[in-house]
Amino acid sequence: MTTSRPSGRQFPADFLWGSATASYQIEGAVHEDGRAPSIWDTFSATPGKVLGGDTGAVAADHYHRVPQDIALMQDLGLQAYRLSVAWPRIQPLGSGEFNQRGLDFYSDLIDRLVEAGIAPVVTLYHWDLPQALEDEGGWANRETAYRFADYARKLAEVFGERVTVWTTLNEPWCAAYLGYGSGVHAPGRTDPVAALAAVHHLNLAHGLAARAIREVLGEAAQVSITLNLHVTRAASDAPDDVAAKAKVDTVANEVFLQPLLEGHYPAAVFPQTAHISDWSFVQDGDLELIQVPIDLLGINYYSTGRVRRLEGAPVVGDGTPGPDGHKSSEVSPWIGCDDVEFLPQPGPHTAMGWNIEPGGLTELLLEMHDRYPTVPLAVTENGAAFADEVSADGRVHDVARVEYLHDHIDAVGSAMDAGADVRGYFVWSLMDNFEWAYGYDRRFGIVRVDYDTLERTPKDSALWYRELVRTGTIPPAELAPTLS
Ligand code: IFM
Repeated sequence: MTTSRPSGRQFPADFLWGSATASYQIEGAVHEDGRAPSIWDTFSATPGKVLGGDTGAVAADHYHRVPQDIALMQDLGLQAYRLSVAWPRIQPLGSGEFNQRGLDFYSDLIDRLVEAGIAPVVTLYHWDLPQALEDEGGWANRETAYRFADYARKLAEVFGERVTVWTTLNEPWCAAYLGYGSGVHAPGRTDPVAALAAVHHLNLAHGLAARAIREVLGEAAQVSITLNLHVTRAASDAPDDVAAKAKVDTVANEVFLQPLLEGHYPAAVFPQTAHISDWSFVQDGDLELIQVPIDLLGINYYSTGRVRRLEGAPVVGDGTPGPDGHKSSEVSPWIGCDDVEFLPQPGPHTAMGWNIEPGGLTELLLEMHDRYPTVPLAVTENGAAFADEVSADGRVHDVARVEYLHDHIDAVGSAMDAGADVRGYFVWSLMDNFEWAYGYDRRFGIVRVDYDTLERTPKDSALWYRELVRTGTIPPAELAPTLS
């Protein structure tokens, strides 16, 4: 077969191929078996917050379809499944009593995965904070970090060694800056002081939880965190533009990487945000708690950004996708970056308006490897939303998604060729789901979900991915529609 793309790259036999989802995005059953509301239940029920008024009340109904969904994963040959646990199912009020029915749900899910030969990669927090904790201040309140450690300890005690990898947090950048800064995510607050406090308390929560998991399970427990590190480029070599990029790097990446892996905050963040906060929420001893050796750094990658020094007043809220690619807001999530202008990136773009640039993933993996050579990496999310259509033959010929995955997986291979220690790759997402502020309007799945019947149909991308997992070799994108 002739192909315009460089296929045929082989991956090591022990490279882990998986896919990822998150609790609120797929489970539904929000009122069942003792689950209490999360901040996303409250937020999505608030008019105007989520496109089309969509909520996660039913989502993909995964809560009632676990056996079927695991059979689907098996059919696709997945070796690992990255799921997240809904804290309000486990501990409805975020403190105090645990809910046995919630623990049983995930225990059963994990058992079934193990039985199916699929490694459970478990994220403890993918944004569905118990509403009761938000009522006490949420991530802006230091206490939430301690409550998170209690919850993590309980999960370690109950799930034990059945979990292959423990991931404390998913994308704390989004939780802090979109949740408390721009307010486009739950809990929808627009308070820059709270957003910076949330950054620190999420870091602290990671450190406390990682320690709790290791106390329960010992050093054999594989502990990780997943970050959505931003690949941002300066529009020119002009010192002002280079400084603009540095500002973005500081608040987007360095405020997580440096405390987590080096034991200190980036010096630049204090002057950059001095007009907002004095960072007095950082207490003596916190940085020692935050810096825990991790066994894996998860990286979520979708696109790149470009910035320059802003001339004149900031322009926001024009209805186009926000600078970070998330829903536009009147309020910028870019705290401490008032004099930075985010430029539109050239296409092609996905349905999120995010530019497609696989080379950014190679760069990012190599940079992380250069900086932290002893920390193994995994791409814990990568994928694309496109306007899928069901063809007359009943299939979804999602050529653009196949090409996206092909090129990004090839980019992972390039990074590995250049020395990056990458252990696995997880497609976002296994199935179409609740895409946060965009509701069900954006489809990221390699499996289509019909939201009327909840029927699952593997798209061409799923069949192509199955072939990749089966052979350990990147198949030509053109093969996808011929697979069954
Ligand atoms: O759907 C999200 C996921 O929950 C976190 N990472 C990015 C995905 C696409 O926006």
